[in-house]
Parts: sequence; structure tokens; C-alpha cells
Amino acid sequence: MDQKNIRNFAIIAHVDHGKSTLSDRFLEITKTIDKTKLEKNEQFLDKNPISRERGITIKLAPVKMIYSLYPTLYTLNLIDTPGHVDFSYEVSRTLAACEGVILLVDATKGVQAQTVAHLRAAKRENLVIIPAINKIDAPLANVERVVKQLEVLGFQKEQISFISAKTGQNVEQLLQRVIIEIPSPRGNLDSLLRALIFDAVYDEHRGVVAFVRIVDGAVSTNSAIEMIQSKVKTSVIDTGIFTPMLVSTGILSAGEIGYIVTGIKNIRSVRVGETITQNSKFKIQNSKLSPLPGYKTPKPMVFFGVYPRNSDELIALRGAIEKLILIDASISFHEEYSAFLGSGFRVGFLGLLHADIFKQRLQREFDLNPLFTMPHVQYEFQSEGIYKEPFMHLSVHVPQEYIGGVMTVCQNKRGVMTNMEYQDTNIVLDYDMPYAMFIRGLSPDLKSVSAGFASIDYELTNYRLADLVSLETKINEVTVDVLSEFVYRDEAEFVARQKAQKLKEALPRQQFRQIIQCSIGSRILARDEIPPFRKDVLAKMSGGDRTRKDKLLEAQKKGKKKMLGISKVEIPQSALFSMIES
Ligand SMILES: Nc1nc2c(ncn2[C@@H]2O[C@H](COP(=O)(O)OP(=O)(O)OP(=O)(O)O)[C@@H](O)[C@H]2O)c(=O)[nH]1
Ligand SMILES: [Mg+2]
Repeated sequence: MDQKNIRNFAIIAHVDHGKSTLSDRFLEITKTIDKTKLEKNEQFLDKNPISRERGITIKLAPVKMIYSLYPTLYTLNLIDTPGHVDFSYEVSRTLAACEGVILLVDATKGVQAQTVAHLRAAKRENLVIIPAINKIDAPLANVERVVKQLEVLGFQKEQISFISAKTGQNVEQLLQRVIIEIPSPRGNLDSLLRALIFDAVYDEHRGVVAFVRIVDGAVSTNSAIEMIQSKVKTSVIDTGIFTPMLVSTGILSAGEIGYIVTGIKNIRSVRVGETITQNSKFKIQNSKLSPLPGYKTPKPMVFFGVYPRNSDELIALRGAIEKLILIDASISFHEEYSAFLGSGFRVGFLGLLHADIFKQRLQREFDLNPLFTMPHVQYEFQSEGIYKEPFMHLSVHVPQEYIGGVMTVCQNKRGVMTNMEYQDTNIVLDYDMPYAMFIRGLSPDLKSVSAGFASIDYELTNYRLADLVSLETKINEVTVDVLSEFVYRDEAEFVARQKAQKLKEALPRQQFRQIIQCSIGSRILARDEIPPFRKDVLAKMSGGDRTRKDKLLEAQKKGKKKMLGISKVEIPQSALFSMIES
């Protein structure tokens, strides 16, 4: 295919603004997928069952379409992207594979945080941007307001397409704009292969399948290839295009988007952002080849302890995690041990949604329901008692009427406002805030004070000193490792009291007294106790002399003491789980 008849583009937007639905219409117009099939499977490119069920895209999805704009037949490579902030990195890598984007804005919601964030990223890549307002059919559509918001972002009304991805209104004209306005790729067909890996999936039988944009040269089945940075070498098992199913073509050349089956067994050695080149006698030239600009590798930010509820499920759990990290290189994990829960794993995710999806996959695909401990972020240990925590730059987009609530929430979450800007009827508030606020309810709190209208975007900035203390929970002087955590010093007392109280409610009585303590080092912040069952040793004695009674009581006391002294603290599993899981 002549490069000048190729267009590589993505649809970007805030979550739920209609990207996947618009993709459906494009698939229909280009007859890539049969209309009846599309009717049965809305958001056709969301192949993942969890995606389908939640109505949310979690993975970018490329598809090749053929469209005739008289008198030419064009190849349109479309990449549908996820909108949720947890998966923003999927958007950034998509952009590097394209020459242009459709920026979609929901007419009922207007410009939201990811609209602005993705627009900024597309501008950074110097892409052609086609703005489109979607859902003009919706009763709540406020097209004029959204036009104003787009004008604030630098677009002119004349540039904007007004569409309904649902009814198909004006969608074909939008597709034609892609051909007319987005430039064709300009790779060098005759030079050495350079292919940018923008995604990778794992196939149990064929190893890692790299999703690539061929920048220069060509690649074919059986070619010897090499990754420029990792130096990993292999031979191409198969190569082809997305229909969106993988269909072999045996060759891909400059300007095209497709896949390369590498046979490599470890997804971590096929890094997204890597450049693939030829591995051949051209070695000398190879070494002069510059790698293509890669992407930021996503870093796990939220960590959970993941423990089998039953120790005989440990092996199955390890196997499942190993399989899942094979297909998702952004998850980190290592083994860990808890005196109370036994062997388990520490698993790191991009965010809470990412973790939630992982949890669901364990259940669905592996029939496993392990215990997830309280989430935490990674702290940097500086020196004795001195810690740093990750900070972010947070932008909150919200209609003016909810500004008060948003400011209160952000203040309570240790946010420091750095900027406030009016964008038509919307306000954008910028904050410096600890990233850990995401695991302390930031998103739901913002939603609840804004009737669901607040939307957020964040960028990690740096690690900053944090006044953190390690709050330990002890039962009868034994530290319960899985209940200990880092808390801010000024919240420690409150958290300690809450914890002790909750534990008191969760623990059943025992034969012995149970003393609950929450402390920082030797300083006890909260103390509670659960009295023992009182075995009524005297009940069966009628009368009897005083000394005998005393003797018995003494014996019982000793028994208790013994219990206290020697018995290991045993917490019933259900009680401990209920403490951890909430
Ligand atoms: N009324 C109306 N609803 C639409 C239109 N386009 C999409 N929707 C609805 O909006 C919801 C979200 O659509 P999706 O296509 O899944 O949105 P998305 O942008 O792909 O969402 P994420 O991938 O999760 O970010 C669905 O319920 C669609 O049916 C439209 O033009 N009009
Ligand atoms: Mg989608």
C-alpha cells in the first residue's frame, strides 16, 4: 500500500465521551464489521469481557479499515483508546504511532480533565487534531456551551464537527475529514527497519505479540530482528494487521500499523516504547540508528498485599499472578510473608481501578478470591523516622456551582492550591497533593460534592518529606503485622482510636484477657481490652470454706496468666479478614 493512501489516527477523549461507539460507526461505514454483528456487540473494540461488562475501555485497540473516497482507496488505521485516568499511558503511547487524532467531547458533559490532558499530549506530538462534539442527539446536549469551551482551548467553531456516534449523524463526514486533514505517514521505505512498539500482548502459544507502527523500512515473516535498547534478538514468526482480529499478511512496510509475533516468552523483554530493527549484516549501520522517542514506562503506584485465604491455594495464586503479569507489564509483584497470614505477595498497580480489574480477573479466569490487604503507596525511607512520599499535580475540572465543595475536599486531603482558572462555565483548580489521597477516597469524595461532575487529571511530580509515623497494632504485646501501617502524625491518634475500637468489636472473647494497643514506638495512643469468658469456677460449690474458694480463684488466675504469657495470639481468620478488607 502506497503510504500516501494511509492514515493513522486515534480517537481521544475523557472517559465515556463516546470513543468506542464512534469506532463502531467507523467499522460500520467502512464495512469492516458487519452491521448485525455490531448491533449485537456495541463498543465492538472492547474485546475484554470485564471491559464489556463495565462499559469502559481498559486497553487500546487498533483496527485497519478500508474506505473509498473517490477515486482513491484509503487504508485507515484507527486506534481506540481508554479514557480513564489510570490508563492514560495507553493514550500517550498510541499518539506516537499516529499522525492525527479526533478529539471527542461529550455535548452533555463538556470539556473534562482528560479532554485537556490528552489534547496537551497530542499537541506535544505535533499531531493534527480534529475536534468533534459528540452526543448531539442527547436531550441534555448543550452544544453551544461546549463550543465555547473548545474555543477557550484554542479551536474555532468552524473546525468542529457536530456528531452523534449513536445515530451516525455526520459521522461519515468526520471520517472524510480524517483523510483530508490528517497527513499520510512519510517513512523511508528503502532504509533499515525501524518499528515502534506501542503495545504488546502475550499469546500462550506464540509468545509476545508486539503491536507496531512501521516507521521506516519493512519487516516480514522470518526476518531476523533486534530491539535497539534491550538488544534482544529474535526471528519474526508472523506479521500482519488488525481487522481487528490478528490477520497474517506476511509483511508490513513503512507507514503501516500491525503486529509482529516475536516468540519471546517474557513480555518484560519486549518493552513498549522500544524500537525494533533488523538484525543482520547491517550491524554497523544499526549501531548508528537512533531509537525512536519512547514513552514513560508506567510505574506501579498503589500496592496491596495479596494473600490466599487458604494456604493450600498459594501455588495456584502464584501461578495466576505470574500469568497476569505476563500480559500486563505495568503490574509489579514480589513474595512476602506475614506472621498472621502466612506466605503471600506484594502487588503493585497503576491505580485502584487497575487493581480492581486484576482482582476480577483472578476471580473470573482463575477462580481465585484471595485477600487484598489495605492499599498503600511506596514511601522513600530517608533516615530513622524520616520519610518521603510521592506527590502529584492534580487538576480538578468542575462546573462553577460546585467549587466550594471541591475546595473543602482538596484542603482536607492536604492539597495546596497552585492555580485557579475559569474556562467558560467550568473552573479548573490545580493542587499539589500527596498521591496517597487516591487511596484515601479522593475520587469518590470529589464526585459526591459535585453531583458527579468533577473530573480529575494528575501528573506525578516528586517525592517530598512527609510527617509519617509507623502505627503498630498489638494484641497482648504481639504486633499484628498486617494491621500496622504508616499514617500522618497528626492523624495518628484518631486512626489509632478507630482501629482499637474496631478490633475490639471484631475479636471474639477468649479464655484470657485480650489487650489491644495501637502505638507509635513505645507511645500508646489507644488501648482497649476484651475481658475473658469468666468460667464460673465457684458456681458448683455450695458453701465450702473460704480458703478452698481462694485456692480455686488463685489457680484460675494463674491459668489465665499462663495463657497470656505463653499463648501465641490467635485471631480468628474471619475477624482479621474483616479488619483488613474494609
Ligand atoms: N445519546 C448518545 N449516547 C452516546 C453517543 N455516543 C456514545 N454514547 C453513549 O455513551 C456511553 C459511553 O460510550 P463509549 O463509546 O463506551 O465511551 P468511551 O469514550 O469509549 O468510554 P471509555 O472507553 O470508557 O473512556 C455509552 O452508553 C454510549 O451508548 C451519542 O452520540 N449519543
Ligand atoms: Mg471506550
